[in-house]
Amino acid sequence: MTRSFTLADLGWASDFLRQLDLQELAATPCRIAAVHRSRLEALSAAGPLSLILPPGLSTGEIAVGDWALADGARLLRLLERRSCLSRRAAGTGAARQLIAANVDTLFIVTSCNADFNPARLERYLALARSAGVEPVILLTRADLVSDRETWRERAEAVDRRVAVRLVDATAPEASTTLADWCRPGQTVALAGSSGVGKTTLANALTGAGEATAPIREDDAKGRHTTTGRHLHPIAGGGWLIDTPGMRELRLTDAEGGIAAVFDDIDALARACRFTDCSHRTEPGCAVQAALAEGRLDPGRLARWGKLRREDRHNSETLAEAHARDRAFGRMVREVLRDKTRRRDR
Ligand SMILES: Nc1nc2c(ncn2[C@@H]2O[C@H](COP(=O)(O)OP(=O)(O)O)[C@@H](O)[C@H]2O)c(=O)[nH]1
Ligand SMILES: [Mg+2]
Repeated sequence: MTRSFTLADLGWASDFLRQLDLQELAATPCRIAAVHRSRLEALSAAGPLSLILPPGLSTGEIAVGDWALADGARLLRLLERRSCLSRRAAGTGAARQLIAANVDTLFIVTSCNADFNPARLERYLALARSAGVEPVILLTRADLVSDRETWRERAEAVDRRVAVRLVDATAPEASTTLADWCRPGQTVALAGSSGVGKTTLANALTGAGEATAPIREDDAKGRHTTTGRHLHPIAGGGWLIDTPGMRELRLTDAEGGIAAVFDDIDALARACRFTDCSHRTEPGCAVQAALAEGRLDPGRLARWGKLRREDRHNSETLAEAHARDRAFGRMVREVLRDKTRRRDR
């Protein structure tokens, strides 16, 4: 069964149209639905497309949710993203791994139980803010507690600007609770600890089973590779991108996101006498003053400091790794130059 979608259903917007030059108006705009090793699946207004990559572009540079221009089966170019969820690749590698592009809403999922943790919520909020995605906090297992309003208040206290919803993820009405963010053309993703109900919610949105079905592809060696990430249509409109690997996220280059979540502390920090104030012992420190006057919660200050240190640590290591890459590149060039010289002698 192939459903057809209009460009607007797929999430096409003026932001993307504006990026096209005159010749490109003849190309086919399409949304990347799955990224395989050497091939892409995309959706266009004319139906699904299987795309091949142009030379110079690797699949690692393309994310599910990306908008691209195609000419037949040939991908011409990617369009600039409105938002991009990424993480530092596992292991010691410095590369950023793309998770999903053009996501409008990140549902940050936790439960009305011991999983609830303000520090973890703030970390996900910073991640969403730095990716350019609107966060929404979902509290599952609301069916198992009697003091729902207390849980709602605890979640709202983490960030008053963020919408909070309580749900029973296992109930048929769960998708109704999320409907505001799942209109035609809108794209959502789920993040949160294991066991909080992400798969249950994904199934509620897309129709049971679909969101967990792995996509199999024969690669050139005849082996099967399973690529998890996919753009799934939501029953009432909109799209869900499944985002495995969003649990062990480390913050990198999220300084802006952290500042947005902790904008109260950020404003204080900017009022300090010294621009490089460490907010510990310096005279004229607005952060310490707020703390002393009881205007700032010491726990919140500690969590801000911890996230900033983590972000800096990860970002610095990334910069060091880049320097290492450059040094390696120089070494390779020198060896090649030596070889050429010897050959030419
Ligand atoms: N009663 C109740 N059970 C839930 C709720 N959300 C998730 N569960 C159950 O928790 C378990 C883990 O859910 P799952 O969706 O696999 O979590 P995930 O690891 O985040 O994908 C499953 O047995 C769900 O049925 C909820 O809101 N209420
Ligand atoms: Mg799951």
